[in-house]
Amino acid sequence: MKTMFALAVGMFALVAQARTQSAEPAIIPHPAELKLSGGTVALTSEKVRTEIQPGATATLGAEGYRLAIGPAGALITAGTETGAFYARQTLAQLTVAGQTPCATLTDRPRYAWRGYMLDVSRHFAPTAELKALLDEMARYKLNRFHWHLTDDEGWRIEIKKYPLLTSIGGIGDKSNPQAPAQFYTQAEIRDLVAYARARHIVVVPEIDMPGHASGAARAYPAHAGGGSDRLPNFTFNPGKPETLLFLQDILREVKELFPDCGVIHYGGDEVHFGWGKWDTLPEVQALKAKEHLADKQAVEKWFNRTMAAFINSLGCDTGGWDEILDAGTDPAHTVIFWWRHDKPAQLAKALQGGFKIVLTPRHPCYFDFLQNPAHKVGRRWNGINELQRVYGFPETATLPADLAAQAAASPQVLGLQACLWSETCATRARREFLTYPRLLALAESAWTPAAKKNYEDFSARLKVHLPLLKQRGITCYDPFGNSPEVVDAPGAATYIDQPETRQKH
Ligand code: TNX
Repeated sequence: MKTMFALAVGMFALVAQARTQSAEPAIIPHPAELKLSGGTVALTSEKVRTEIQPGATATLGAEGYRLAIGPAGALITAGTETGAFYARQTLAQLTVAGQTPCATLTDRPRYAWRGYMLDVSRHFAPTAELKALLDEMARYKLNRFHWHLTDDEGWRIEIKKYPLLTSIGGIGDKSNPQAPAQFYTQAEIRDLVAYARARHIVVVPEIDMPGHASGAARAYPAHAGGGSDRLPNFTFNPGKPETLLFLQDILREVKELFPDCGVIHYGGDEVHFGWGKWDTLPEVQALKAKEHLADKQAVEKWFNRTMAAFINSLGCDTGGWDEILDAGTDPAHTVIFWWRHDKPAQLAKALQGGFKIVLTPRHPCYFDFLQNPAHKVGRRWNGINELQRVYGFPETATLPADLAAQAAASPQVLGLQACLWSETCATRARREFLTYPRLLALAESAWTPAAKKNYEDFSARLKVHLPLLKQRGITCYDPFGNSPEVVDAPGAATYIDQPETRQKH
């Protein structure tokens, strides 16, 4: 009896070993170097040793690690705590049913900036849901959470000096302009920033200006600079000294809330959507005369230059959408978020100008775009953003060849970012449906060396991850099955934005 039991256990172990050895471990993002050495080990916390050797950053960079797993245990070597953290994420993914394959890994990211942006203005997302997102980001080695906190539909960040920003500006969302005020208190923000920090994620706040300002303008109409028929108070008044001071007060509080953010993003996008009234504002005329500004374009640039310098004076780089390129900000301290995929010249200009750059072109990085042609809700613009298209980025981006090569080789390109604009996302399930699994594809593109990327292989690993995401409570689109489209409850905003119905800019 005893022998038979031992035999059975032995056979089971053999089968288990064969399974783990034959199957390539399903790690996402794929490590730079992974060599299986045969056999498995049942790791306990005592069997995992970590050595932080600051000198190791010379070869492993600020986020890399080495991992040696043998029958006796695992040794993590890293130059930083961040590297060790990523080694533990890899170990967790390697371990299946308590067994970890013996292996040696040397791993470090392709890009320093591996980001995800969420718009919480069009529709609000409670902090508990953001924490679930941060957990997944950390698991897949993403390290920047870009928090789009203000926009026309609602102002979501508490500013102590200007309480109406949230009590009035926080009212409404894309589905319901009368929805009771939704916003994050400063305590909630500090808590979220700490939660992210513990997961080696930097939270980058965005306060959008001088456009997309209707939320703030509802609360403090004295600072409004007019807009269009559709968005009557789309802008701040760039000519009013009090308005600049108001915005600077806000940015000072932002800096206190996000002390380690490195970058404060101030938007700068789509200003011309609503700047028509600037020609008639006396304060703007006075500014033009004083600063010798010929037209609205020059006023916009002056505003962008002035506010960027203020953000720099707070000790942060200034982040801005690619519209801010010509403003004359300090390239060494400006991060350009290249989003207009149909304007590659903007990317070329950012490279030539010496700016730092985050690549987040609509195609394929905007996750509010459809991921399946049969889906009904979301954006399309001469195409959609299927999983494979996200995975292929940036190698397969439709850029002039010389520009693609230049961007690939340039240290100015900090990395990649996905953006989820929330016009069509009122619920956690809908946000997640648009985010996963595309976020895993982006994570691999941002981490894994280009030469090691392979879509077939990624797909096979993804098949292992889909049920795990589901087990963790994440709603995930299944690109291999026929999972139905997840849309919000009736009443929530839904639209397909065809290219021909949208103003090109
Ligand atoms: C453009 S991207 C915007 C957003 C919209 C998004 C929808 C950018 C800087 N501005 O305000 O939500 O398109 O895809």
